[in-house]
Amino acid sequence: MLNSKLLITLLTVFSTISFPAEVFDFNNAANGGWKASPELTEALMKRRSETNYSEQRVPKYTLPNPLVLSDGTRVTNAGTWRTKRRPEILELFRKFLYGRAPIARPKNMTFKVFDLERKALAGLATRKQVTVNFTGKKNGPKMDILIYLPNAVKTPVPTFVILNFGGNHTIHPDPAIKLSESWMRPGSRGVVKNRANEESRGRSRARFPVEKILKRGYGLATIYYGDIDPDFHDGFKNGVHQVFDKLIDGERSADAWGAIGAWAWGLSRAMDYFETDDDIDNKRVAVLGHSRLGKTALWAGARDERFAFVISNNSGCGGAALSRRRFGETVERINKSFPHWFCENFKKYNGKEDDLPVDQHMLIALIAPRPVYVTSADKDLWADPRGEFLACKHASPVYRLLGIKGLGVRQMPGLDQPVQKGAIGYHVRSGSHNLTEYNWQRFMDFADMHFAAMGRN
Ligand code: GTR
Repeated sequence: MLNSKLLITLLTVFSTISFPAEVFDFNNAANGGWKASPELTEALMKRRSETNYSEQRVPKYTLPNPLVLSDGTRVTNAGTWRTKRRPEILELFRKFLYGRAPIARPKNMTFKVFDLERKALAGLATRKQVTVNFTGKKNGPKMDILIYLPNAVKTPVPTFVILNFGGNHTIHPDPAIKLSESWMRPGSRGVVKNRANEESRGRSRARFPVEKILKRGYGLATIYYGDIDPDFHDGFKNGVHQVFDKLIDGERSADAWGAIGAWAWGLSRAMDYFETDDDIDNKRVAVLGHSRLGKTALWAGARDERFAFVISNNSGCGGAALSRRRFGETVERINKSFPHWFCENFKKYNGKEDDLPVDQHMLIALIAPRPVYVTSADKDLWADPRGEFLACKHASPVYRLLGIKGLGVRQMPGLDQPVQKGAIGYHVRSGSHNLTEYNWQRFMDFADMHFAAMGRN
């Protein structure tokens, strides 16, 4: 019989993964993979001395094992993952990071297609604009979905859905796009207005190569994130919070949803609409986001399995990057700069990353066995490219358990060398924090591969 001391030791060994070799061997030139530019590292360390940009200063850390239940039992088959461990991890992310959405699909929600043009963009596309009224009440919160579908595709169209930062009218100069609502944000230099006007049409077009997406046979759906919840800290008085939050003795609970939770919930409501639209292949909807909206896309894809493919573009801290590395943006920094993004509980882990019961590789694991693609950018050290890669790598055992290849490589690839071997795709692109056409083309390559293998219905 095992004595209890030995049992505890065994449980500790199995319930965590320790990676002494995890700390990258900086001097091993034979490694071949991407390394941050030493000049950039030095310049950033000077500019932001409180932030760590050096691989040598990454502390030794131990990751929680996605394949061990909280009671210490190892997860050795797909059934246990599905019925026990996956729900457990999902709950941990709800409770400690993104918060709990107070409502699933609202009963009185309505969809209204207010624009349908079958010959949009010189006949290339069908354009639809749909208002989702979350409560069905006249003055309740609403979001507009702008959709372009390629006319060349005669069957329901596999579609990318992405939240945008500036308003639907900023993604393309098409004059028929309804101007998104403006909102006021108290900024450091007075009040900053997110302006919706004629001049801002097409302003973010470089991030949305609409025609190229359509020509590759994909649809594009986009929603202004401010429609769901304006991105500033107002004590959760506006957006969907004002309507759906449940207060206990006038207080929000420590695991009440933050803005990321609300944006992700909004994406699920867009999915509710797609399910009603015969022109969209709702079994092949990819959810995608950049930066804070990349964090959002991961959480949306983790909690809602109707998304067939999940893409995180430069999402960093609280997204694809491992928090325990404390490289670039940290838990404390993000909670201080953006107190409204996560739930209150997350703040308890400021500077205490090792106490978190999860790390971000487990968020990626929640997407298994569906395809997921994570990108980093060479100059975006704030988002910790290596931490994003490692999260993909350490999510891979869950894919393997489900009989699917995860990432398929052990070492970080070189610059602009996409890894597309299994269900987890990854690349580090040259350039800075941005969503570029290069990114879109790789996402579509990956979608071509994986969507082809998925049967329609
Ligand atoms: C930064 C923030 C990041 C990232 C980014 C963005 O200021 O520190 O976590 O999300 O904003 O969303 O643009």
